[in-house]
Parts: sequence; C-alpha cells; structure tokens
Amino acid sequence: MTKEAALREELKKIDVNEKLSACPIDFSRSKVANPRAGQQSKTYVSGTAKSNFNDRKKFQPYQEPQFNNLFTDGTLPVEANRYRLIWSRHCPWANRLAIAIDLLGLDNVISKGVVDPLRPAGVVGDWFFTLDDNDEDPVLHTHSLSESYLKADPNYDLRTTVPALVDIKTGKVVNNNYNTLIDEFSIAWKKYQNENAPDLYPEALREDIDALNKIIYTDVNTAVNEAGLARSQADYEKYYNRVFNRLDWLEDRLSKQRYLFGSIITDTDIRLYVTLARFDVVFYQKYYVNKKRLVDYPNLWNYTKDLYSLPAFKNNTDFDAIKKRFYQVDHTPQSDLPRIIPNGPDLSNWTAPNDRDRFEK
Ligand SMILES: N[C@@H](CCC(=O)N[C@@H](CS)C(=O)NCC(=O)O)C(=O)O
Repeated sequence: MTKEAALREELKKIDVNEKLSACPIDFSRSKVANPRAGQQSKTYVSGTAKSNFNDRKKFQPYQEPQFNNLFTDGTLPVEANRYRLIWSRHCPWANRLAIAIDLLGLDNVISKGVVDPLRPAGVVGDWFFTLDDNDEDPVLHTHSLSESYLKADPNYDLRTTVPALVDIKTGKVVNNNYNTLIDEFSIAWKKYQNENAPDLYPEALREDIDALNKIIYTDVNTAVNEAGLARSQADYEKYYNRVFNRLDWLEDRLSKQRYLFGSIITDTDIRLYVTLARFDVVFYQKYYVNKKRLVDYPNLWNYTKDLYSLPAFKNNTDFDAIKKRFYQVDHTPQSDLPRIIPNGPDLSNWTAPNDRDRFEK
C-alpha cells in the first residue's frame, strides 16, 4: 500500500526507460567524453591472460545485466565468505553496493575486489586488476573481470561491467545487476547483518521506494550521463533541465526531513548519494550540468555531508578515482595524449559540520 500518492503522481509525469544505463565514456564518439574517440583499441596481455573487446565486438550503449541469480528465491546460497563484489571506485552503479555492504555490516562476510578505474592504454570493454600486486586479484587470481564472466558463460561476448558479484567457489559471475543487489543483501542476508543495521528496504515503504528510485534513476542518475553524452543541443538541454528540475524538487523534499523517507536511511538515499558525490567533481564541469553546484543547494549539500560522515559512505567515496576515470580515462601516457585532471573543486568542506540533526526528535 503506497503511503505517498504524490510520488505515484510524480512518477506518472516522467518517461522511465528501464534499460540500465552504462557509463559509455570509452565508446563515445565525442572527444569531450572520450579523448581516444576514433582511435583503434588494443589487446591487453599479462602473462597468459589476454583481453580484447574487439574479439567480442558487441558494443551497445545500453546493456542489460546478463547475470541475475538471486538469493531471495533460493537460487544462490546465502553463505559467509563465498562471494566477492568486484567494483570500481569511480563507478556510481558499483559504488551503491560497496556502500550497502558496509552499511549493513556485511563486509565481514562478503569481500570486495577493486578494479583499476583506468584501463591499460587503448584497451576497452573490460576491467583489470592493475592496482593489485602482479596485476592479479588476490582472491580470484584473475587479471581481468572478463575471466569471471567467461567462466559463467563461455560464449559471453558483451563488455564486462561492474558491479559484478562473483562466487569465489566457482569463480563465476553470479549477478551483475546493481539494481537488484542492494535489496538482495537487505532482505536475504539479514542473519549476517549488524544488529543495528538499517533496514534499507522496509516492507511498508517498498512501493514508495520503488517509485522514488525510478524518478531518481531517470532524472538524476542517468540524466547526468545523457546530458554529457548528448549528440545535439536540444537533447543536452532536455537532460540539463531534467536534472535541475529534479534537484530543485529533491531540495524541497529534503527541507522537510533528514533522509528521503524521513528519519531512516534507505536504498534510495544510497542511489541519490552516488550521483551527488560525483556532481561537483565531474558532472558539473565534464558533463555540462552547470546551472548550480551541489554546494549551492543548502539541503542537498548538508544531506550529502551527513551521509558522508558515516564510514560506509566516506570509505567508499574516492574522489581521485572518480576524477581520474572521467578525465584521464586510461593509462595512455600524458605525453602521447594530454588529458588534464582539474585540481578542484576544494573538497575539504566535505567533512565540515552539517545541519541535519535539526530533524532529530
Ligand atoms: N548495466 C550495468 C551498469 C553498470 C555499469 O554500466 N558500469 C560501468 C562502469 S560505471 C561499466 O562497467 N561499464 C563497462 C565499460 O565501460 O566498458 C549493470 O547492470 O551492472
């Protein structure tokens, strides 16, 4: 039973494209988004590992998740130390799950492996463990994420995406759908959660949460990408307006309550946070959504600082990785292809006090 009829009405006004939107920077034909646009991509070789997306060649700007096994329907056993979340610190979609795992206290039973936000020079369509010793994930003993995708499906011929949940026992990707995984961890992993872990998807709010998630997905999470990668002025302006109209609306909602659903943190707060955390650092400048910065919205900004004051948010927010990925894109030496990474904005204010406890009873 929905409690907020207004959310339902708001949802009716927008056109939700359920296709999950990727960050298609490497593949963009626009030099603004992809400094290597128009150049040939290369093969990654490390020891016996080899990865060449060109052998797979199936680029689609929108790619639905291919692995959707669930815990809630009993397909995947809920077992401590059996799964590893592979994520990249730059990626807003993957960032959600890293935050949720820590917030729920599941970090003791679900491990995390991090891929390099910068791919090897000229290589596209895969993610690599080049931040680790010997360029190898210490648990999965793989060099690239495609090794786990190919174990799960030897005929896999799409690009690999993060987040990807890998079964350590088999080495296979079991789920790469960021959209369902937070709720899976919330519902099916209760016995391993911290005693005082928040309920990110409370039953009484599910309809409202689903509605607001769709609104935020369409008008915030994906609209910033669509603005930045638009191929026409009219398209860009459509998404630009969409983003700022919705931020105004959210600013108003957050002027009345501490979190998006009152006094508790939910899945929806994580979904909004990951875009807000990247807003001033990359989207404002790089994707031209520059009517206002996050810091110009008193409620949204204080709300973001409030979430950032929690270790689960702070420890999984890596501004350097975000900037590198969006501005530098890959490991091509700067001498071959100059890509300046802006110094600003000044981020020291992220740990400044916030005014959100004004909502506490
Ligand atoms: N469709 C993906 C969305 C996640 C996503 O697009 N992740 C990006 C990184 S932010 C990715 O891995 N893109 C693949 C690439 O850039 O080659 C999913 O459901 O998991």
